[in-house]
Amino acid sequence: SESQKIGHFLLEPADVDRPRRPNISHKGSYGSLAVLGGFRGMQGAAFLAGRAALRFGAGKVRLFNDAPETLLSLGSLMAGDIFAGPGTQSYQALVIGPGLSRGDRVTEALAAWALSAQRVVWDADGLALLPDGRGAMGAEWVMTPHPGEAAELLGIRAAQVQADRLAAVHALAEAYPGGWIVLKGYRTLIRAPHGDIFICGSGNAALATAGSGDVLSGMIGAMLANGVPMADAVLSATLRHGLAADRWVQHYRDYSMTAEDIIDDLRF
Ligand code: NPW
Ligand code: AMP
Ligand code: MG
Repeated sequence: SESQKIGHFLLEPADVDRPRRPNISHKGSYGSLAVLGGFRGMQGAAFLAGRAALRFGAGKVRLFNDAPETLLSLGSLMAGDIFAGPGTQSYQALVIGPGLSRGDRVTEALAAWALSAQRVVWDADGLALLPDGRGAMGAEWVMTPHPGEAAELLGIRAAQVQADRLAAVHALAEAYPGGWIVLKGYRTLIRAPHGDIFICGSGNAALATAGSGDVLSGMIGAMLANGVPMADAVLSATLRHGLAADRWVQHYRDYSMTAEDIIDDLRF
């Protein structure tokens, strides 16, 4: 039967390292990432995604929000106005959602982003703005809901998602076919577009802290900007994100980790 052809795989914290960069390369070689989010009061969410993306190897990152002048002290990150569209620069990948807020104004702004030609990570508030038309979610895309967001997309309660996480990822794939589904939480479940299921073997409750999901979406976005295949980007970024927490609890108490500490762990 069809289900017998679908594989179930455990992702184990083995080798998540990346090849060394060739000497003859520059920041343009590693891709530009646009992060759409960080609206007033939630600038931190986009900042975390952007910093994580740079630490995970994106060449350039620009944050697009409702008021770029509020994005202070960005350092290596660039800022832009989401309502002015992408401008002349092209982006190899988009992260849509961390601190984005919801509403018609934001949905309209997305229209200028030519989503059907992009590699897109849909996360956080972006999940509330998903296009209903098929094919408009991106040339290639991944969504990264936590159980609360998955429940909202499915019109059920988070407890029901948690009671049968495998059923939930398949239901999400049915509602939004053609992309990668990452259902976050302890032992994150990942569904490939054709139905293979991966269970993330890394990660612990140290990740239960504000902004940790924003870091994950930036990490996946970085690998997409680098041009690596979807499977590698989704699977190794998720595994590496959990590994940061597993490394943390070898030295420190679980409750003391912050999202910034995940980003710091990527410096190794
Ligand atoms: P409850 O009631 O807590 O048990 P929201 P958000 C549920 C930005 N951020 N298992 C949860 O349930 C994000 O990027 C900004 C079960 C509640 O109902 C977003 O744009 C930061 N249930 C925005 O804030 C740092 C779970 O889902 C609901 C669950 C809102 O994102 C923080 C909460 O979800 C944040 O990232 C689980 N594992 N996880 C900043 N620095 O600016 C969640 N739920 O309402 O989507 O809230 O995830 O905080
Ligand atoms: P978000 O709710 O969007 O900030 O995402 C939370 C991140 O932390 C996701 O990557 C979750 O998989 C991870 N996470 C949260 N709680 C746990 C937990 N108890 N065990 C493992 N991972 C967790
Ligand atoms: Mg989140």
